[in-house]
Amino acid sequence: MTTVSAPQQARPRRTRPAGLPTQLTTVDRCLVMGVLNVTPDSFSDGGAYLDTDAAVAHGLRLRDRGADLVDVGGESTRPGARRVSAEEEARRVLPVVRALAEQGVVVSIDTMRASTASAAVEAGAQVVNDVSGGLADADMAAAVADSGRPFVAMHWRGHSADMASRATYDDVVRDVREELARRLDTLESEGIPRDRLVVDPGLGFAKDAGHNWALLAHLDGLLDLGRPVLIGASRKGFLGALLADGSGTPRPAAARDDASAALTALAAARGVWCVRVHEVAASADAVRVVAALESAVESR
Ligand code: PMM
Repeated sequence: MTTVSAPQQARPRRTRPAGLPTQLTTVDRCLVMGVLNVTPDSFSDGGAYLDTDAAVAHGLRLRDRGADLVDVGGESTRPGARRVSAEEEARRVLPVVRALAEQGVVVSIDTMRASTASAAVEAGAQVVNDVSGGLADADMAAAVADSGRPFVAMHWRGHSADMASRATYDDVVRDVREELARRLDTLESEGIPRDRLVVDPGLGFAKDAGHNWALLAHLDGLLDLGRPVLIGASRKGFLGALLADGSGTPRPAAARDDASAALTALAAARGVWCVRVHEVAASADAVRVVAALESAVESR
């Protein structure tokens, strides 16, 4: 007798923000955002792409390996990091944004500063990604509102220098959801249309490993906000701790890419809009595997 089992993967609800360039509006799967840190001190690739030519070459490599967009940042947000000046941040990122945009790469700008966001959009950036969700700079919402670009609002409780002390929650899933919901309301009231907003739980930002796993285990709580979700888990410390060796030494950042790709597949299958990763090739494959499974379920 043949038994018919329930499908493994029903197609999740997947929304995308308004304001994207057309080449990304036709893609019906989770997007892959490649990380390009033009910094001396980011936790996994700090110093590798501080030179403009090296950064541009890496951005093109990320695109060629399957990144749908490349996220250019000029200020490290690693735990304990000190801020850089606005001038230094702009000096690092703007030539890279301009060169990549000129070569047809979809660029997002990873910044907490309105001035950098506006200058980057002027230079060709198509998405603004702010790890502070607009909290670090009172002018950010107005700058993004004028730009017409999508805005990624990450959950954030304060600058990296002391964020570990803010990792206290009654219920991390409920608290992050509520804080992001309030952020969405405020950003909308400050002029960014809600349909251009993306939410991100901010893994590792004022969160310990348990908090990160809880948020990943309960993505529904974020998807219920009705906005596209972006996840940045790649190479983060909680994966290093998970994969520690027998003596408890964390797995080094660059050796966490397989685990990062595993999370890409799981997040994509839950309906996440975009994953932010350092090594894009495996994630680019993973999102296609998930999309193929989803359409096989639908066509039955
Ligand atoms: N993480 C980092 C930097 N930018 N942006 C978003 N939206 N989400 C993240 O989780 C995020 C981010 C830190 O990682 P990196 O130092 O490797 O760039």
